[in-house]
Amino acid sequence: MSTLDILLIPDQRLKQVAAPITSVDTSVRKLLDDMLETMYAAPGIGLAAPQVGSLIRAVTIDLARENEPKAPLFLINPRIVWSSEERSTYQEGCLSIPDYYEDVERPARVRVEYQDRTGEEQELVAEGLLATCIQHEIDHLNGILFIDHISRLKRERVWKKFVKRAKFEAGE
Ligand code: GNR
Ligand code: NI
Repeated sequence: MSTLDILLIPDQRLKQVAAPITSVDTSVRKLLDDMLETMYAAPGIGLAAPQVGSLIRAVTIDLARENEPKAPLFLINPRIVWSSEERSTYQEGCLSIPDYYEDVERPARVRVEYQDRTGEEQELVAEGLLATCIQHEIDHLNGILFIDHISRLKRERVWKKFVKRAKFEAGE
């Protein structure tokens, strides 16, 4: 296993729509393992393949706390087939937008169909932070970031800050 570099905004790969995975083969499982290691090292509770530069529909999630046994969840081609009318608000962050946090309102519960790391069709119903995390990760697969759900003023402010930082780091 190896850790991968996490892309930061304004990297345009984070704005692309990721392609469906047609076959859950060894290369996909290797990517999932590397994503999991990268997510644990960051640390984060979720990671989508586009965040490590792979524009395919793969996600890793683990909400277990540090003192709990690891509980990795691998979602291939996840799709939300139902979401509740009820909403809930969490303060979200993103490994691609370090040190920025903002409240986001989303459906409180979702039903998700996906393939697991063996390619088997599965479904789950999520609520609480898991429901929010799954929606945050599926957004990544569609080129959508959590800042796309906040006010334009706040979004443009954080985007510009990262554009400036990227230019500085490029030596401009
Ligand atoms: O580590 C993460 N924490 C988090 C907190 C609230 C809502 C969503 C998340 S996901 C984020 C990791 C990440 O950027 N996943 O794409
Ligand atoms: Ni994110």
